This record gives sequence, C-alpha cells and structure tokens, in this order.
Amino acid sequence: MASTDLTNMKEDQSRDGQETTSKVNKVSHDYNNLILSLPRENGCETQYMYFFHGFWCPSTLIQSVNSFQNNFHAKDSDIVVASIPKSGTTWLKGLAYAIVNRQHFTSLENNHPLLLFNPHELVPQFEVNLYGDKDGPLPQIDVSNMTEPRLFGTHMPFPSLPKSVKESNCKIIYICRNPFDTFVSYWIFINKIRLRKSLTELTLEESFERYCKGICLFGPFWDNMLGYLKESIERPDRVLFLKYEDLKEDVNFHTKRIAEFVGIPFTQEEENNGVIENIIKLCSFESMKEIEGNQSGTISGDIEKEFYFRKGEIGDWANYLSSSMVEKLSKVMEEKLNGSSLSFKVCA
Ligand code: PAP
Repeated sequence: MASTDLTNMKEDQSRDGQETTSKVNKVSHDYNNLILSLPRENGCETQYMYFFHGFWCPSTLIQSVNSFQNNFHAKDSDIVVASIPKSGTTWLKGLAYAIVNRQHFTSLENNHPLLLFNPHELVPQFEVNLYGDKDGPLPQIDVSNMTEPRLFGTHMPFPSLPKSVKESNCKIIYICRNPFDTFVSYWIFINKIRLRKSLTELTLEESFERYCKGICLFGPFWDNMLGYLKESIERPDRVLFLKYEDLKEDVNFHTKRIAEFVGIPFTQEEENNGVIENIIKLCSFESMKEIEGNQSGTISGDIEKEFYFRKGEIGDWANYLSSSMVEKLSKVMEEKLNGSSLSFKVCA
C-alpha cells in the first residue's frame, strides 16, 4: 500500500467535509484496503472518485453503500424514486410524495410539507441520508417505523441495489434526462459545491471528457439508465421508467401514470376537484424554487437547497456545449444506447 495513496485518501475524505481526521482513524484497516484497491479517478466535488459495485462514487459513500446493501429490508409496499443525479430527482420526489400522501393533506395551501421542506428532506436518499456515516440507519430516521408506504430515493444503478430491494415487490420509479442537459446541470451544480468548499472550479472541457468516459457520480450514465430500462421492460409492474422531457411535455398524464403505478390512482372525484392540477402546481419548478423552505439551508449538511433549482429547462446545454462536444456526446450516446429502445429528444 503506497503511503501517498493513504495520504491522498485521507485528504480526499477531509475535503469531502464529511469525515474528520478522528473519524478517518476509526475506519477499519480492511475498509482502507478496499478503497485503495478500487479503480480511482479525479473526483468532482471531492478529490477522487472510486469505481465501486459498478458505479463511480466518493470514498465517503462506500461504507454507506455497503451498510445499505447489508442492512436494509425492503417491504413490498415501499416506493423508491431512482435516478442518476441532475435528471429531475427533486421534481419526481415532490410529485411522488404529494401523490402518495394526498389523503393526509387535503388542503395544499397552507400546511403541506412540500411548502416547508425540500423533497429531499421528505424522501430520504438511502446511500446518503439513511446509511451514511455509520453502520446502520441514523437514529433520527427509524426506517422500520416509517409510515407505509415508505418513500425512499437512490442514485444507485439497479444491479447495485440490495438483494432485498431487487427481490421484493416494491415499486421503483426511475427518471432520466437527456445527457446534454444532465451534464450541464451536473457541471454547474458541482462547481457551486466546489466554490463553497473553496476548491478550484472544474473546467467545462475536463468535466465533459470525463462524463463522456462515463466518469460521473453514479455513472456511467448509460449503465445507470439501461439497468432500470431493462428492468422496466422485464417487470413493468416493478419499475416505471420516466424521462424528464416527457414530464415536461405532459406532466398531467405522467402524474396520473405515477399514481396508477403505485396503486393509488386518482378517482374521478379527485380529478373533478382539481387534485391533480394542485399537485402539479405545488411541484412545479416555479413554485418549488419560490418556497421559503428551498431558499435557505442545506441538504445532507453541506449542499445549499437553492442549488437544486437552477433553470429547469430543456435545451440549456446549447448555451454551453461547442459543436464538437455535441458531436462527441451524440456519438457516445449512439454507441452506448444502441440496441436499446432509449432515445432522447435533444432540442435546443
Ligand atoms: P439531484 O439529482 O441532485 O437531486 P435533480 O433534482 O435530479 O438533482 O436535478 C436538478 C435539475 O432539475 C436542475 O436542472 P437545471 O440545472 O437544468 O436547471 C433543476 O433546476 C431541475 N429541477 C428541480 N426541480 C424541478 C422541478 N420542480 N421541475 C422541473 N425541473 C426541476
């Protein structure tokens, strides 16, 4: 084991801002060895990313991914919102939460949790909020006592999910987005975090090159998408596969589809009373960006809530990517998604 690697790893972890030196010292020797044995690349908001269980992630997530895989017991009634980062996770979490809990909040006006909290606070992310930092769920969220149906989020690819999730009948709603906009959203988001941590900004060019090689959080993006796509084709009752662009085009249709998929379709009376429209409005980019709960404070301790709401548009990539970049990413998509039924309308 090279001592420079260990030094780099510790530096990486402290740069993550999630592990103090004393915590790092507690991390087992086996765990250190595991990390040092993994393929490593320059990171995004951390110094390095590691290829673990088929996806790229910072060292700080490795233990929580293991813990999630070993400790989580899925229930058939669970609902999981899955995505690759910057694909519409916040939006889908909001919609799923509002749909599932609509009986408890008949008035969407004053007391709805989505008017007070960010969707990420209401739909916890397995690998970050529930199994991060220690060997088991954090005490403030008792997973076994959550009201059913329990709602969770994950960015992990389907094959990397715990057996318990894969073998249960829980429902998974997956969202992806055209890689052009996803990349731009990701690059800008990462640089906002880096700036906050006083790290130098990543150039568009170097980030783009890495993205095209599949090196991005929870990527390669094509593997993340194709794993869920495959499952949605084989088990359409288990996985609902959505695209950000389709939601933008007809959010009413997809809101109904999500409700049907999770087994609580809207009644005619609800439709007549405007329940669907109210949910859509509550979760719209404009409303969510404006609410006080999303204007200040952080998620998971170190990411500003406002970072999750930028433009919410299709085609903003045209303001950033050169024609050679467009050509390159188009080729990557053609090559990697070839043979699948997955395609994106890439309008600018
Ligand atoms: P996450 O994976 O880190 O949770 P995620 O929510 O998937 O991020 O993606 C953020 C993107 O969704 C941002 O896109 P942009 O950078 O191109 O603007 C964000 O603006 C957009 N977004 C957030 N909330 C909504 C919403 N309610 N409706 C539409 N787009 C949204």
